[in-house]
Amino acid sequence: MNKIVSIPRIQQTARAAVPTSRFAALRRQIASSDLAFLMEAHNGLSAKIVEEAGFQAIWASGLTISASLGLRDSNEASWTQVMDVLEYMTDASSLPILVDGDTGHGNFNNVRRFVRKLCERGVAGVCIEDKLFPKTNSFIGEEQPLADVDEFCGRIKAGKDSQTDDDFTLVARTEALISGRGMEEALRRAEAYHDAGADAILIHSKKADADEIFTFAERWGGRSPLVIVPTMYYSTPTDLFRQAGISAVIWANHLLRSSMTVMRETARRIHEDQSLIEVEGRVAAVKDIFRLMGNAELEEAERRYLPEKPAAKAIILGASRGDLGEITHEQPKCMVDIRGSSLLQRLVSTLSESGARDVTVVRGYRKEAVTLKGVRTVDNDRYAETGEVFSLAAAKGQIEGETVVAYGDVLFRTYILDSLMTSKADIVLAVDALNLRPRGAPANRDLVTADHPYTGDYLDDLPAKLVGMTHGVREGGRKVSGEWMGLARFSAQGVVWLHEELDLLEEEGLLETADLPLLFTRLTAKHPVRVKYFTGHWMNVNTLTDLADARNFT
Ligand code: SPV
Ligand code: MG
Repeated sequence: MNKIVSIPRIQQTARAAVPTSRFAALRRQIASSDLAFLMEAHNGLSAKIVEEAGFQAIWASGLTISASLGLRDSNEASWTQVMDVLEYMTDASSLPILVDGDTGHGNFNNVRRFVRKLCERGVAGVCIEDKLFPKTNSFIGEEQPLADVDEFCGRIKAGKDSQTDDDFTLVARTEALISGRGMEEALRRAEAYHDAGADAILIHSKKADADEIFTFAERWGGRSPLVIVPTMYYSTPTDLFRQAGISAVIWANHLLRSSMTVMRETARRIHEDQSLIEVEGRVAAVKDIFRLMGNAELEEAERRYLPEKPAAKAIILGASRGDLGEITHEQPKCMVDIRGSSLLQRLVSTLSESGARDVTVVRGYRKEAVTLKGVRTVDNDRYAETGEVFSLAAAKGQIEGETVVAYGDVLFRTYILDSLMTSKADIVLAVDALNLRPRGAPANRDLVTADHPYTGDYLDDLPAKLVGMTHGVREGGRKVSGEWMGLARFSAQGVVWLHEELDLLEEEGLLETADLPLLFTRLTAKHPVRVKYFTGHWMNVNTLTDLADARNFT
């Protein structure tokens, strides 16, 4: 049977090639001879998921919006609360929404205001049902009372007279079959609603087969589009709906129901296991949330609207050979492979994530092996007989404005550098308060003494200041507050002080032999050097065991 649409306005819109609005898009779908599908959504997230799946329209279900708010489908949510949810949904998705308007939330007067507000908020259509306020879900009980036909027609007329967009769609839903009034009553009501100006009729059934839907459709004879909700007759092949000339199918509640199943399973698993191990990997990744919410667009907008912050510079000290046996024969330590990327590459990408994008690597041992796209290199050809400060001084020309200094053999989580980058201090060092590296060779540690130790106390936000730093074993009597992670940030002012200190060391003939602990100890005698405490989440690759750990670190 072909669908015959008898409302002129619908025919007109159906011919429009490109819908200009969501209102027109919904009208076109309901009027078109192709079977349309409206997928249930109940909030912004599910609206996005419906759109992502490829649907062209959303059913904002009364049952599932209520349930997602923890309420019954009995008008427990006020119409303005439903409106708030709809606003999130229209913001979250570009699809047209047909909202389940229940009974219209009162009499004709309530319908008028409801429809005006829906048009204002860009909700493309409403479906109202011929029941009484407060409504009860159609699948509860038998023989629910129905509205008087004339009174309900008044609601339909009032709704149509109040729409402020010509393409707004009002679907009139009859519950005559569900409440046991029979086919004749259903047809009588549908006819009256059609005459009152409804753009489409929703004929609802709770039978397990679609026989009464097909009988109704046949007798209706295409007088206006028909919409159905096959929740109970779900096993009916969709093609039969097509053949019966149905205009639109509403898949009414399946996103809420499927999320309940998965949420229950996840909650039960985590509760039983007291661990996330079985769950991680089976649930959407956190990154997936960012993607679906459009975080990329925000980053793009930030580039457009926020004042441009010059990229901080970074100096990576990668001159030393390191002693990892065979592995460091042909390349320095910073080039060893950690699961497909070099140590240097991982370090550069962590630096870049935190905004230190102008990177210079100081090369020395096997310098030809140190190459990385987008990274500048300077050389300390005397790496064998000089120390770290000499390497740093080799990059002097690149130390300008805000600068991060890092050893070339450290790995750390991004939040550690983020925290240094947002520090107000002019010189700030990342220090591991717990000194947790059990296998780290003590001789390779930079031991920090600060004016107060890490307490771990949530309320302790007193900034710690560097007192001194030594390289190697703990000196008797001196308190050690932690281990420097090989990561420091200098503000533009801090960089000025750094240059002054490098010049002084040179004048004093100490440039060749000085290490970074000496440099920081001298700096803190003249300027404030802040210690920022962390507990773990970094590592320094000194031994083959460290290398194995590093391969697990990322
Ligand atoms: C809804 O989704 O809220 C509906 C459809 O009204 S039904 O639950 O089938 O009544
Ligand atoms: Mg409903």
